[in-house]
Amino acid sequence: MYNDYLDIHPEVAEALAQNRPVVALESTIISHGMPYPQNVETALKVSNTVRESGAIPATIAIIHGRLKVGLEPSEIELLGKAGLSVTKVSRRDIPFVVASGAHGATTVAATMILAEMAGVKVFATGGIGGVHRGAQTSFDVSADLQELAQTSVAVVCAGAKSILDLGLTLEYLETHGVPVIGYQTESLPAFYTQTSDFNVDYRLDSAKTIADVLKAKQQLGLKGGAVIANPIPSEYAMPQQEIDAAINQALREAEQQGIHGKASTPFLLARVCELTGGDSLASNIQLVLNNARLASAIAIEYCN
Ligand code: PSU
Ligand code: MN
Repeated sequence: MYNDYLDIHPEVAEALAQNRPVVALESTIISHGMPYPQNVETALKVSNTVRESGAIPATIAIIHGRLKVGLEPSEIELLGKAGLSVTKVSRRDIPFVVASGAHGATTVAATMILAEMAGVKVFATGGIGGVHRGAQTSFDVSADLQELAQTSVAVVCAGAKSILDLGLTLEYLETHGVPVIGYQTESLPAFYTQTSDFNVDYRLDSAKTIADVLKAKQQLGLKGGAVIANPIPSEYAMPQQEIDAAINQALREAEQQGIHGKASTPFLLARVCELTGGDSLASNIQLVLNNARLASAIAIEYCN
């Protein structure tokens, strides 16, 4: 039924039909996660990195109301230029953007939904949404976490930004049966830094062992995703104090300005980026490329 709404890029469809590796990529990171033109440059570079690593990239978005799995460079440019004026699409938003024939940039949650519809098992991004600090009173828990609980796509990320409450995010994932795997690390990476005060559930040291776990999970009928946390390469990590100061200031400003709901994460991302100058953006770009390489290696092992 959803096939009536879904356009799988011919290159992606061919790879899937031949059991060749495909890596899904999200589009909110393009429109709402980075400034133009670095967002477009990065998205194109990430696609090329997936190719160089031996897999086929499938950037996911909604274009003119069509669910797209695999974008043309011109469509990536369109989303990147439009930036915040494109609708940020999570699970609840999909039918509205489809019915109105508009464009939409998919979050981790919505990207997982479309990836699963197309049959793509592995997805690379920067950071996932999570339980926000102060969620005890704001109830701000990203729909990404609920999606990980029910949709069977593995998400390779650099952990979660400490704009979030990392401890509560792990508790939520545990409750919903979502495994958090550390790639060559015991510590949960905190996006800009390699480690945090929290540990992952399982450390695995190769793409093959990760693919073996994903296959076992799938074959046992254990629905839902997995988080594969891949630390930022040390040469690109940020000094802890600098990044903490920027995050704390951004959180204060968000509270003062009454920012909430779906505007919260884009506001915090943009402020942290401004407050740290180019430093955090450079780190952000490098960690996404690093995740694209690991996701490709996992997708390749998964197909073997
Ligand atoms: N974290 C990042 N960069 C991002 C996002 C999160 O470091 O670009 C984006 C992703 O698309 C993620 C979304 O799915 O923000 C989460 O938004 P929210 O907290 O409103 O669920
Ligand atoms: Mn939220």
